[in-house]
Amino acid sequence: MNTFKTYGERAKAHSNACARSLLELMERKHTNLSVAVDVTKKAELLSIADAVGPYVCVLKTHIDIVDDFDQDLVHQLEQLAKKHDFLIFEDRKFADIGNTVKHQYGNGIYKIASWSHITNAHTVPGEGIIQGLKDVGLPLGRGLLLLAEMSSKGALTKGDYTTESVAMARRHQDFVFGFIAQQQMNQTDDEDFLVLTPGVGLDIKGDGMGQQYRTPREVIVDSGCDVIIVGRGIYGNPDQVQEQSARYRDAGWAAYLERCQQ
Ligand code: 6AU
Repeated sequence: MNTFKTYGERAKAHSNACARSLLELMERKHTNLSVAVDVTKKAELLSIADAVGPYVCVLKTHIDIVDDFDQDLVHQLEQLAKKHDFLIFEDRKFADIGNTVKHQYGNGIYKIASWSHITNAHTVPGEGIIQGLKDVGLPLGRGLLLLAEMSSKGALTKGDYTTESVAMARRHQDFVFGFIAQQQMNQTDDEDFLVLTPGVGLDIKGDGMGQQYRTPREVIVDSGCDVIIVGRGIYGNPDQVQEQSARYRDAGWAAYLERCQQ
């Protein structure tokens, strides 16, 4: 479903504010690339964010791996998001009961809800996790992705777990606008969940720790996903961050154009 619609057409019809912002951004910037910047130093994170900024629709962070985290890091990330026109996605993978995730999202050192446009959650605790995050995020205009399928070998996110995760999303479409998954999840023409897909690489198939990679074409054309998430394929070689960003951005966009023509 929605296979033949452009990002721009989908933006116009979408009821979720966060999905609309993302689809509009992808259309105007001609990119469906998200870069996962999984580095542990503030200066490196900011330098990569600045270098990949022109190529991405979403910059994905794991803020809790940064050794020298401070509030200035968040401030600078927000400045870069404005400078380069991208959304920030803190990949927090919340996984607790509603009351706990509410605090993890809004409070503590990181105060994720105050700066991250998008975050994600496992559905293993049941629907209360969505309600807890929604109480904090919806008034701020934030959006949530549910982890319906993981990219790693042996992941338990399959079958009924995935089906139930999609059903939960359907009941919270004001806040949940899509999934981290490996394939498209929509079942009718009216449904338009976005799928952001990690496990994307052009040169290797795995990392020796369970990660599994597919190409942008396999992800976008064959599986109908919307955004490719690339980490080490881009920041893995510090001298080639911009070249690799352009390479993945072009591969992702070419795959999208091919899908639109099908
Ligand atoms: O390209 P990589 O393998 O260097 O990085 C992939 C990134 C990492 C993971 O934490 C994340 O994507 N990820 C996720 C997300 C985005 O939620 C889910 C998943 O199933 N697999 C996965 O790798 O930052």
